[in-house]
Amino acid sequence: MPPAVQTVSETEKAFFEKNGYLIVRAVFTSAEMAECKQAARETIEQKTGPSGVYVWWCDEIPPLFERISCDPRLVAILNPLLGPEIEFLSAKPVHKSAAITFASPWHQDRAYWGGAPKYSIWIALEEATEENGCLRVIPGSHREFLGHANVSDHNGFNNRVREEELKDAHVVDAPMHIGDILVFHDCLLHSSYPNRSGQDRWCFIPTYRNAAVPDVSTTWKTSRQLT
Ligand SMILES: O=C(O)CCC(=O)C(=O)O
Repeated sequence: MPPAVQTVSETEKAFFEKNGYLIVRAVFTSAEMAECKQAARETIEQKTGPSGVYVWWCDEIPPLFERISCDPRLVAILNPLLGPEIEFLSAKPVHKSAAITFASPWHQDRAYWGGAPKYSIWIALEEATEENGCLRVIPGSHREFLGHANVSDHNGFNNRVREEELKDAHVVDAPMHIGDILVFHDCLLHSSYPNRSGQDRWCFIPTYRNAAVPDVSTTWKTSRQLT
């Protein structure tokens, strides 16, 4: 039996608005996540190199990942946080292999796509720990978009905020259990720990926007209205 649809309380909504992210526990089962991880592994092996990231637009995403991205359990969490009109845009599996022994650089996803706010959900396909490279976030950073340097040194994402700008920042680690999710605003500063576990770490990240908010971003040619 899949877990029941969870709703977001007023307190959780206020937390999201203040901090730019919200963790919701046990949204998916281990069996669902294992199926997704196996399919993600097959995709990454075929389609991408060491970056470990492959993006599907909403009109080409394979059925299993479409089901997860549009799952009523996610929609029930997104609606109170984003608004009544939710559009699904794209999604990506992220493979942080055992060879990725460097931290993901600090960044805001908006650096990639601009425009109106987008919201992504980091879905733990397995346990994410400090040792295997769990996410790290800076609460409240979603209120300001910072300049990003473009660096291509093959140590993670190219768009980065300079470390000096963040030296006084309050960083929160986000260890997650399999099936937990972390919803985050596209200006939330985030990074992830190096993978020191000797084993791979997998997650899946769909992205959405509030369809009622005009968006000048040209990144997406298609979108799918969910509610
Ligand atoms: O999963 C990770 O290690 C980082 C993912 C990330 O930062 C992103 O996709 O923007």
